[in-house]
Amino acid sequence: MIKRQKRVAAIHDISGFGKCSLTVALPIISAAGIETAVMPTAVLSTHTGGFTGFTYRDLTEDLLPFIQHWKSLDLRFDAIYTGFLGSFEQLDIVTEFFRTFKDDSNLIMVDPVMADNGELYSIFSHEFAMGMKKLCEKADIIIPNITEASLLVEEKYNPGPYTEAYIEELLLKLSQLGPKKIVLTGVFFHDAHLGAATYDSTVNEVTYAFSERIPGYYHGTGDVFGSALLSALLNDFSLHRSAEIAVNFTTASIRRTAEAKTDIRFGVNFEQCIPDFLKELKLL
Ligand code: PXL
Repeated sequence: MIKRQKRVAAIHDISGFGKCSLTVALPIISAAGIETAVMPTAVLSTHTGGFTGFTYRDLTEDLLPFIQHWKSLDLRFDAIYTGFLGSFEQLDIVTEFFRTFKDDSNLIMVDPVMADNGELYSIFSHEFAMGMKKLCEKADIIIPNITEASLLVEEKYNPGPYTEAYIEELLLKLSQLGPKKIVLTGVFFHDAHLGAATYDSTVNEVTYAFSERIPGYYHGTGDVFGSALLSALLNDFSLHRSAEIAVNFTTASIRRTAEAKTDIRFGVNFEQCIPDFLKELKLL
């Protein structure tokens, strides 16, 4: 029997150059065989990580009309995937999106994009972080890095290395915000490895997926990871296996980029890792 094609609504900005947000989510999720509808929250010439002089066209005014039009078409989404949001108002509008399109069987995945390496991104305030926390409360699954997780549970950032006890307590506190499933990125117990921890509160299970650590901070890797994770989940892989697939794809993309000595602001070469990613998804 032919399986019904799944459909995602991806709600992120579109940064023209630099490979993050929609320029990553759209190709990756589509390559995994999933229809990807996009609601762009802003259009920038580049992302904000390390570039100056970028353009920023805020699309807040378009978002409620987007929701209304999609609602009038009676659209249904198997998952709603949100990332970088530019303002408080957009947090409220995304909440309205959830209210409109959440149903009994779909998945709301929130990536609370706002911080890394112990610091909020320059354009965000502490109040924004608290607004993001409220959005996370409405998600089925959230995928913060450790800095974002610390902000969400209102604790001091710990730069690591971590212990299992520390990670597991953080996962538990995050799930107590509301989401049943958590995938925490940037986890490491030793300097040579880096990966993700997963927690499924419905079965009280914690798992880990690690890979070798490649030095350097490469931009957009959180979006590559999130897009790959969602692609695997919607292709019916378990939470643990989906995290493994996402870690492998992200690490392979970083490795290729490091070998090419590309400017770290320019994003990672995920495109040429797509065939191996599809093999892991058993689509090739
Ligand atoms: O990758 C996250 C992201 C998305 N969109 C924009 C960003 C960032 C991170 O800096 O600047 C515009």
